Amino acid sequence: MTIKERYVAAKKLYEDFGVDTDKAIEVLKKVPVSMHCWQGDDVTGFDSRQQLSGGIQTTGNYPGKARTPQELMDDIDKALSLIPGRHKLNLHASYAIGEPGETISRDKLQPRHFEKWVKFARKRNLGLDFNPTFFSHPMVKNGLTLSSPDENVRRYWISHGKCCLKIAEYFANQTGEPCVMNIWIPDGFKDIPADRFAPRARYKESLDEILSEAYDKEKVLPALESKVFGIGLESYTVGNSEFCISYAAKNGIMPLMDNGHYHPTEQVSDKISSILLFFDKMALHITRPVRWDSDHVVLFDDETRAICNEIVANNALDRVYIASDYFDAGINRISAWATGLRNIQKALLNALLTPHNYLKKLQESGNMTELMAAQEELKMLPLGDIWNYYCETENVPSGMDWFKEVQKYEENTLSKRI
Ligand code: RNT
Ligand code: ZN
Repeated sequence: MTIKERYVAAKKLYEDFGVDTDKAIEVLKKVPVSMHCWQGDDVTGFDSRQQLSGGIQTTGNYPGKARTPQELMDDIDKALSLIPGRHKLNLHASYAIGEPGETISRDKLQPRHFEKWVKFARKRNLGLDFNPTFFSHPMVKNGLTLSSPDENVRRYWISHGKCCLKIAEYFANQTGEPCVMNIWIPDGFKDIPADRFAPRARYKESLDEILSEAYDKEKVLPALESKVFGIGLESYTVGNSEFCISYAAKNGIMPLMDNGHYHPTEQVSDKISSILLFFDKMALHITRPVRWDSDHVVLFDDETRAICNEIVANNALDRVYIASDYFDAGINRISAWATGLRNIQKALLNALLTPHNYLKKLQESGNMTELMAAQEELKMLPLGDIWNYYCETENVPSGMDWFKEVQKYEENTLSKRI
């Protein structure tokens, strides 16, 4: 049977549950997912090329890592050719591109440092998102940035944040799409602090100052990402969940939830509906924590499916900004990108193919017996046949064909990078 024939047969099985597969595909095609640029070079960037700091870690040494802007762009192109759907590209400030020999200072970053990225994005019709980079830099002192007691350090990073707002606005103007600018700082302590209050008070002040910079609120959407702990920062995190949600609520910005940033039995999928009741918009980093914030490649697993299910069931595709955030240096990096982003798309497709109204009615009428029976039957529907057809309509290889492309690219391009 051809992919089309299998699709036609599968479509009927979904129809029995009242689900229109054509409609699901049409919706999915328009949902932007912001692909993180940092999978391609293990979060190294181009400006300072310092060792990764801030309590995050890449492990592994798979050959073929991108070493230059051109290599990273080539790799992103390859990955995007294997991922169906609508994309945005998520950049970090550390991926600034200077003139040959130029030393880029993060407190003086300018839109021109991202001109090449804008050109790249425009040519491919990609929206752009942005992140100031508060780590892997000599101005991180004693593990602190915006919460530092050292005014020079704090000033430096406030200035960085302000520059980044300008760059985010430039991205929005150039691409015609709003730019999510996500703030995450690694600040924290390895051991028990004497004062948990002062660093948080300084972080709050620093954020106020950054956000006092004039920017177009329609075009730039600031988000604040919380965290529970980092490697070497196990005892205290300045920007914990309570801090970030409260700050975002009071200051009209978005909270960003990364599903690696909570205690292992907490689930972001359960938090989404609560946040949606109090915020117009929220943002997500989809990752896969294995025992800690390990940032493994996103799989088509229960939590990824549950997260996407919540977004769709709550009718919030236009209120939740979805981005990927993981970095595996132990496998082919193009494959890591394609696998993770394809899995986010699959989870979205799965959610769009779920008869939410039927299931919700069962819950509301107290019929938990039929609810469980239906939820389990739905798991057996031929999602793969719809997925393959979706890939075909998007001109992206389906089945294991995409992986053959990865192998060819490794042979012809990545393996030559020595
Ligand atoms: C770190 C946060 C943060 C980073 C990126 C590189 O724990 O998840 O989002 O992964 O900014
Ligand atoms: Zn994150």
